[in-house]
Amino acid sequence: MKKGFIKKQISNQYTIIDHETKKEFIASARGKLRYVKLESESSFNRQKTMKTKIEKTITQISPKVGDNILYADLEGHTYIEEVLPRKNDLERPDVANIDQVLLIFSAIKPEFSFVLLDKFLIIMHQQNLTPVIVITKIDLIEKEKFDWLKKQMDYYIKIGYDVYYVNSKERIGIDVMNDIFKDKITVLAGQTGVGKSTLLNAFIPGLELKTQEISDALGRGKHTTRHTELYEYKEGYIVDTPGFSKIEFQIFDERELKDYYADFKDRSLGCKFKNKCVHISEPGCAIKGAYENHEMISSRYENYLQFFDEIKHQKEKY
Ligand SMILES: Nc1nc2c(ncn2[C@@H]2O[C@H](COP(=O)(O)OP(=O)(O)OP(=O)(O)O)[C@@H](O)[C@H]2O)c(=O)[nH]1
Ligand SMILES: [Mg+2]
Repeated sequence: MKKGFIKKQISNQYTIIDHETKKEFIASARGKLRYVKLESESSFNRQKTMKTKIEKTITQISPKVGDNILYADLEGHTYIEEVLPRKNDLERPDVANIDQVLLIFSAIKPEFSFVLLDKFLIIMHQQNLTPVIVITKIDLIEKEKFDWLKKQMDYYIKIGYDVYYVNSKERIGIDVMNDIFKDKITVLAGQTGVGKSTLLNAFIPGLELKTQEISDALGRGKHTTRHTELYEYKEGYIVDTPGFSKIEFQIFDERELKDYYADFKDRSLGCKFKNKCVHISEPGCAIKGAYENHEMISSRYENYLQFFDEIKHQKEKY
């Protein structure tokens, strides 16, 4: 069998690239692939934390974009015979083996959301994915508002994230990003209408992906991009994805939430109860102290409290 890589999927029709020749083929998945016996430690099971051990040994698996696969030719057709183990596996967007995620937010239209940013960062940490923050439509925001936003974002830069500001329509802020794509699978993620496809069009002139009409650019949940596809760029791939209107945590214990905050880790050494502290109402909490002393932007801690409650209530529903 030959080795390949899945570049595009439309239902059971896959575009694969041969590992050696780099030639493209159309392939379909074999029926038997739909159920594969797995070791309970397999990377396929990473998100199935709520399932029992028995369920874990037989898991339904379909090949998806980003998969490395083994394929064979039979009577003029190409069939995917086996999916090789995944490094990671996202459901939304439905892509495997991702190296980094560009979290796309518009400065305005739709309005920038710190709740969404913090939520995304938590999910990235939980999935062991490297996030890069990109803020689009900087040409549409008033100067004062932009200055305030940049000041807030300086906190995220300070705690270790890369932040880029772009005007994709006029290709401003685009070229400085070129170096981050080499040899990587990069996913563009963000709400519908934030400008993911427009950004990709700015990176790859001539691609001419469909984007929303100006009059529809208010983020009312109308999806322009409808399927997931990889585009070759800088010896790597960029994945455009349909936007979403809602994202959910895969966290089942609210006490775990703090582990996904890069800026809480070192600070919590100063908590009276060290790593037992969940930074809610414990006395001598260094995180709460930092919030009260404005050492962190207030939305950061306030969103944490909100998420903590959200997960707790979600748990009570089970
Ligand atoms: N002025 C300005 N407009 C932008 C910029 N980026 C995107 N837009 C506009 O915002 C609208 C939405 O852009 P899209 O690229 O379609 O957004 P998307 O994130 O791909 O949306 P979905 O595919 O639905 O998820 C379009 O009308 C774009 O022209 C920007 O930097 N500046
Ligand atoms: Mg799009």
